[in-house]
Amino acid sequence: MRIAVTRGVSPAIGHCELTHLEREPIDVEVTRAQHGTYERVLRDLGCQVEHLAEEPDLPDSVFVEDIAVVLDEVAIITRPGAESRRGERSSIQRALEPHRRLEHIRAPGILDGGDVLVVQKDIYVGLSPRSDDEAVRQLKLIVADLGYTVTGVEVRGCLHLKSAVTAVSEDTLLINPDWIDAADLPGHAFIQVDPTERSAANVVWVGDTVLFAADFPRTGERLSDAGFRTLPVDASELAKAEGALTCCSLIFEAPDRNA
Ligand code: CIR
Repeated sequence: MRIAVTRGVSPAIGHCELTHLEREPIDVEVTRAQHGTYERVLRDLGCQVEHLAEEPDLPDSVFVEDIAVVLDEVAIITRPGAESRRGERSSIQRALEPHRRLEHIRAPGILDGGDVLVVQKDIYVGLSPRSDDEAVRQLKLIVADLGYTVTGVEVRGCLHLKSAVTAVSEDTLLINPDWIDAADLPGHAFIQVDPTERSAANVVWVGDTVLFAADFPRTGERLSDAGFRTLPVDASELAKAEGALTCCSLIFEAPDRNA
């Protein structure tokens, strides 16, 4: 069974962190409606959605992806690069405890889950203002005996690694080549976003379906032309908080209790 951990939209989302965007008013109810649709789509695709209560004092807390990296064997609670987001950890830790052994990124390391792309046994970590070499060092130690390779990757012009690249299948990545060098992710096939849709590389691959942001129809078309089953999801209000589709969930397989 596949689990998706999500969290309700904070009424304080208008006070979110912003790095590359100008602040503009965010309509909380519209954001909630879009987030609700996102959760419904995940349910329709077979995920069991574990919806955590909203956090009125934590503006960015809907973006649960940044707070953990969930591998089959272990979940790593991050130490988010933005100090305002560190209070999001305790509830995510409680949510993941029943499902995984937990490890932690510790000070002085910083890591946002949005900077961590796992492709089978390759873990790529964006070296961004939110994630650093010290976190890469700690991550390597945590997964040392699990067969993963961990590689730091330079990103430019965007918030997180997964703003620039995400997986659409076991061996194919959707990429914006302006924000990351494909050569840093060797051994994979690539589909490029439409050049007019810079932020389109952040998609959620669930089972046989790829969810893409409805604002980026040309990239959606590129994916369907390449043979992928695609589904548009409206995330335009969430995007004003510099969030995208992967940010709003932690998706993983439930542990096999009989193993
Ligand atoms: C932040 O700057 O932390 C939030 N406003 C947006 C986080 C988006 N998360 C993600 O891309 N994984």
